[in-house]
Amino acid sequence: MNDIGNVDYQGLIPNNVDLARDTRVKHALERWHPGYLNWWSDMGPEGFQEKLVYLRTAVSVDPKGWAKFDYVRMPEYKWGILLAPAVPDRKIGFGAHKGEPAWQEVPGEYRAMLRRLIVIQGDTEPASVEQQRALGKTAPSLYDMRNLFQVNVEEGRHLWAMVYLLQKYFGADGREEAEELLARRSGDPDTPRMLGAFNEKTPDWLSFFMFTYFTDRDGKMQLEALARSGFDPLSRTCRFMLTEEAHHMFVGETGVGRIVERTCQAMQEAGVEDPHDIARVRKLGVIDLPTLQKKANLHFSLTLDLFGSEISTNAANAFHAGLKGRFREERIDDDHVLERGTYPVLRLKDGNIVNEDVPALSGLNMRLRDDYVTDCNVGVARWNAVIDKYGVKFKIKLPHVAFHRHIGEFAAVHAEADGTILAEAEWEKRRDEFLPSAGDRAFIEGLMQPQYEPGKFAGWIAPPKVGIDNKPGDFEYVKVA
Ligand code: BYC
Repeated sequence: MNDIGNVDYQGLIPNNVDLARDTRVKHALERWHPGYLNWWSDMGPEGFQEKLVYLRTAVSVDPKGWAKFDYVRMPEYKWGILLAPAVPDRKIGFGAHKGEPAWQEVPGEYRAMLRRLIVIQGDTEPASVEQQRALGKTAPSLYDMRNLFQVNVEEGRHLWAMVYLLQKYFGADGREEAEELLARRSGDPDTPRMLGAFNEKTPDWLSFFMFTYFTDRDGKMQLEALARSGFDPLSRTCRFMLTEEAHHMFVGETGVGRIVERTCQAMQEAGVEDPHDIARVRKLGVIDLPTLQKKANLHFSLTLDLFGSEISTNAANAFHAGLKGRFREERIDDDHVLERGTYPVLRLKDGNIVNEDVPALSGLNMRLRDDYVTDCNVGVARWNAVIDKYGVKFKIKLPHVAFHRHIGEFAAVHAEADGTILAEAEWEKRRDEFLPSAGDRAFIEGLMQPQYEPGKFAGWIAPPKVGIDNKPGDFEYVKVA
């Protein structure tokens, strides 16, 4: 059994990897399963575990009909292991092994590097669920609550996807890593998650939408790069994960867009023209655009850190080995080996930000980050189109890549949103101009009152244009009663 449509949906773990006949891995996963359910019950969405939620479940890997919608209690969600269809005779597309058949087993010499990539990817998935676990209690509508839970169960499935690879291909140390993925906790000082952005809080729904817009988009870029992997099981796993990931970014983009819309609408109704008149805008019970900009600054800059350093030997090695490619590798017109050639990278030299050509292999993190920034700007333009529609004089803008960084060259300096480098004291004095202040956070948190009536929305966010699965506006996406 393999591939399209042939998902074994009867057993405990739905899959299209013929788990029924792979008894070693099946048993390993069955041993891991109770720990996963314990983790979900301890760290998954707080307070709604017994409620029926209208969720989509992956039931096939056919792009035309891979999901089915139904009411499910989250702990009973079918977290399955699904790989995109194998590409017959697939060849490695880049690096030193370019043109060789893709690996179906782990190449011994790259075992440690590959395991590290899989563990880092795996670690982000449960981390995001932990970060978002309290949000159900302040959901602005049942529609939004359902989208939150959808994102959460799918991040849970993405953890399964990585754990499958660890259990199947990495023996005893894979099993150990799988256990540790359940033991680390987002934000815990003793056992934190591996990457910085996944230890931050997601305290309110604007943060949730910014996170799904910006940070899930890093997920997209990293999965796109790993989908090119010469290790075929990783490639196929990531290709299917990307199908689900698209909805997460949709939730983020439309979530922020709906907040922007509601703010502009409320300003128009009240005759408020100046978007910087924060006190008047806030009195309308909506989020002012300058604060929204600060939240975007925060989440964008935290996410840029996930691309690693400007100059990276790890990234060069992973590409050279054929383990991690570039965004849309096959569409790039070069030799896909990159032993010659350069890539322009922004660097810090003598306290100034300068553009420098570096060897293409060393600059791969920046190439992926540049592709990411281009992708981010598409949604930002859509938000600005909403603002324009209402004639409000304001433009949301992504901050400079040197702004508020903790990883790489710019971690050593403080830059304002336009990239101007500030002395430490000046930065401390002006920080609240660029990032949400305690007052901004308190204002937003004060707005976060739950709205659980079907078809109703909190006053600070506009309704969506269409329902999930084409359901009508008053559909009861979560049976909270
Ligand atoms: N935090 O050579 P460098 C997602 C470390 S999101 C902490 O520049 P490299 C999702 C680095 O480990 C996508 N440490 O780094 C979204 C290295 O340490 P060692 C997640 C960091 O390896 C929303 C040293 O600094 N997937 O799926 O080129 C919801 C030198 O670094 C950080 C992946 O990221 C950091 N931010 O790049 C749910 C894919 N950055 O080895 C899910 C896999 C760097 O010297 N990961 N360091 O001890 C990778 O490709 C890369 O490892 C990284 C870093 C992009 C993370």
